[in-house]
Amino acid sequence: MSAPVEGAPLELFWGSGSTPAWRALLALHIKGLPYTGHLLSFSARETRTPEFLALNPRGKVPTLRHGALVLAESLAILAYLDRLAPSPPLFGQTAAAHGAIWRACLDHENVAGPALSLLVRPLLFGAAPEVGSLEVAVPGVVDELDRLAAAVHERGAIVEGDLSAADLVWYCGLRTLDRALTRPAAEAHGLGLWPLCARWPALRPWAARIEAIPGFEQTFPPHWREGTAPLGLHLA
Ligand SMILES: N[C@@H](CCC(=O)N[C@@H](CS)C(=O)NCC(=O)O)C(=O)O
Repeated sequence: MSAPVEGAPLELFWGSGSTPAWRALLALHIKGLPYTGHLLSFSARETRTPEFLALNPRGKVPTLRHGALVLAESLAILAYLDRLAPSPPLFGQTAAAHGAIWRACLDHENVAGPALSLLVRPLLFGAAPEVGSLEVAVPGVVDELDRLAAAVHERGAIVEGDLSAADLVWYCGLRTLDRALTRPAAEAHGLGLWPLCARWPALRPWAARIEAIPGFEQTFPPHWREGTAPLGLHLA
């Protein structure tokens, strides 16, 4: 691994609608770090070009370039940015908060994210879902959202009062679920989860805090703007 070039620009390779990439964009904005964004098109296979594969052989976004340093994996990027610009902290100020934030991030990656994916994948990326295939996923999603809503109701953020990496990670996952639930198939299946804030009102003020990050609208997936409510910044 090479050391970053002092004073080198931060460059983020990202893709519209990629939740891991969205986290990295939000982290850059919450820190107020200037950066150059390179929006890659998935449909044009721009993550598979020789130039991009030379940067990240796995061909995934987000990928951060900082001078000679190239870093993939969204959580690693968040951790890197937190060291680069410690304020506001994304991984807490105390050992207890640091551990709790990592736990909440990994809880999303390993448990909640896969549970939400059982709805998100077929609704956003799949063919018409079979009757019953979505319904079985609902209890797992309800469980995760109950847990999230209870945490943010109590503290205003997932771990402590301040927004952290955990909030960015969960928010992007939640917004992707929100979008999936507005697909006609979700309505046809009568899943009864949407609007999320009707069932889990504590999510609204929490989401609004993230949506108040300066420049939030620049991080919003561009292709989501088409045909949806104007920016739809608050979970309906
Ligand atoms: N664990 C990785 C996941 C990255 C990832 O899977 N990115 C997807 C978009 S969400 C991607 O770049 N896919 C493009 C491709 O596979 O060609 C992270 O957190 O950064």
